Amino acid sequence: MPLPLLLRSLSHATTHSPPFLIFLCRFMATSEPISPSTTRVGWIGTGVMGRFMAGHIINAGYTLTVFNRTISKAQPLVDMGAHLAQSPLAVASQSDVVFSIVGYPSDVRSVLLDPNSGALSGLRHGGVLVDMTTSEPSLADEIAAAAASKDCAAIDAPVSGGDRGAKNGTLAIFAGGDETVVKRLSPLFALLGKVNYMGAPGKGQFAKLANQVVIASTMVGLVEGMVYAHKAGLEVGLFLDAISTGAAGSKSLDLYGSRILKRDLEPGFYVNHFVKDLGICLKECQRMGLALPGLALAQQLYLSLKAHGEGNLGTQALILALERLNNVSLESAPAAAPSP
Ligand SMILES: *[C@@H]1O[C@H](CO)[C@@H](O)[C@H](O)[C@H]1NC(C)=O
Ligand SMILES: *[C@@H]1O[C@H](CO)[C@@H](O)[C@H](O)[C@H]1NC(C)=O
Ligand SMILES: CC(=O)N[C@H]1CO[C@H](CO)[C@@H](O)[C@@H]1O
Repeated sequence: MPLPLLLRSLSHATTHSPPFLIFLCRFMATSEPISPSTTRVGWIGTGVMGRFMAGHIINAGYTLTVFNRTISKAQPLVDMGAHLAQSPLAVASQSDVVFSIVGYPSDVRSVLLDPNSGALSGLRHGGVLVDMTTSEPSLADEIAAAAASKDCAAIDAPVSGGDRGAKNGTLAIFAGGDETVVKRLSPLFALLGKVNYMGAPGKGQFAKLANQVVIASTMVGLVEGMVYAHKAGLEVGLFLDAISTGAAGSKSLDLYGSRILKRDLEPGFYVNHFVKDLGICLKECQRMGLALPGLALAQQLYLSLKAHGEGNLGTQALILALERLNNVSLESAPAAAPSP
């Protein structure tokens, strides 16, 4: 905790309840290193990513309290020993560190900041919120300020690496906020992947959005290459294997190439969520006066998937947009090699 904030807390604590000594104990408790015996963890959001991430925390021996709007989604974690809470506020009141990974910025606002049911209302002094949703940098800033005014801390820590990274505990984590808090959280982050400290509140979100800018055009390149290879009469699987170790190799290819070939379009990462992320990026670009035509193109292609009712497929479903554009299907036998 920065000194001015500490002093403000101390003067607050001496004139109001809780009494100074209790406050001091709590403050000291929050400075303790994070470990399964001292730190109670809360988890809000048990979707495609969250359920695996929360699982790693339980497996490491932490006491975990979980909330999801859709109770059934939290059941696998309850089976592993998690406590179920009825609201984000109830999660926070039983936790020292509360993670959230939900859908949209509006969900983040409601699960963290709602005065009647939000996590911040239930968090004790010195508690920490860690929002791992890809969300708006300005909202991350607002949450950090709201947390500081309650003598709590908030870190924005969105992730990249998809459901496999979540399963494997190999996510890239982009953290923004107080650096000492991020350092203190490192035993927890280490269970989920590799944490990268990016700077002040909101900087984690900016890093994640820039990450999405890179992925957007990479995905377009990947599916264009596949459609091209198919149309040219190549065997697409053979083609992907061949390029994977060359300069065209990428994580996107590793994660999605074979899923596309097997027509496995199940979500590791939802089209709907990607359209949301790219929309946030474009809004930020507008504000910054920044032209990123590759990003805009990718966003339009992904939007066309939503128009076809494919928003709940995974991002590899981008192949469908390129197939429709060209009246081809990777499922059909490749055309006879075109004459030169
Ligand atoms: C997940 O872990 C397995 C085994 O350690 C490894 O083979 C695989 O490449 C990892 N996948 C990802 C996406 O990190
Ligand atoms: C589009 O593809 C279908 C199925 O392969 C084919 O029957 C049709 O002739 C194609 N349309 C044009 C204009 O080539
Ligand atoms: C509020 C909340 O945590 N909702 C999540 C519950 O789980 C679904 C999917 O499993 C997510 O999409 C929600 O964001």
